Amino acid sequence: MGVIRAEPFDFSFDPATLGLVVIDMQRDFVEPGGFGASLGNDVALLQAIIPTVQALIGGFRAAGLPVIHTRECHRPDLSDLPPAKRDRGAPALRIGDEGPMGRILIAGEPGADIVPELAPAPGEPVIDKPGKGAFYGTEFAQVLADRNLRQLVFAGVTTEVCVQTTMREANDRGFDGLLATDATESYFPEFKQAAIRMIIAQGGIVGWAAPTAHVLEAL
Ligand code: C5J
Repeated sequence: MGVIRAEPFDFSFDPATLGLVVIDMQRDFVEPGGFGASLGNDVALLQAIIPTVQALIGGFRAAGLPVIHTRECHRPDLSDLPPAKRDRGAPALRIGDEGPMGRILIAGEPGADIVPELAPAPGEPVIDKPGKGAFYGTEFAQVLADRNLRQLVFAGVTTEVCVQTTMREANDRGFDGLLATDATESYFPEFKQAAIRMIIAQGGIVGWAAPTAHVLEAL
């Protein structure tokens, strides 16, 4: 057994059931000229966590523990894109439109790729998800079951949207989830802080939170 120094209390784990889930570290969200930037967001905030996410992934790989990646993206024919998601608001670019990195959030397009610094290693699962949560409409639950994973460390973007949604979905399915607080980011720093507080409130109602250094020292 291992223990990660965490809030609201220590996170005890069995290395045999522990995995890392890296959410949506995609060019469209993180790089200038992508979807996130086209919505008026400052992507520099998200770019800044790349080295920390890299260190976290490196720690899991070195310990021989599974790393799973997700990407928020849709089929080229948009058959998995609800009109409500495509038509929301009046953005300059909508999902499926041609953007500077290919069609926005479409599987196989350059913008939907994970940033090169965090490229999945051979054999690491990559879950393409049409929603904010990684369980909806995907094989994620099966991928976790196949690897006997019950305890998950979460990293990636954005904290209060896809990361928190997936942590909540995992929590409801009986997983223990810990958020690596400096390996996740939001376009809105106050939303990140609020999301962390929501996760650990009421005795860890959604899960745990700890900096990457605490996770790495425990692996
Ligand atoms: C968003 C995500 N924010 N990965 N996606 O639309 O959080």
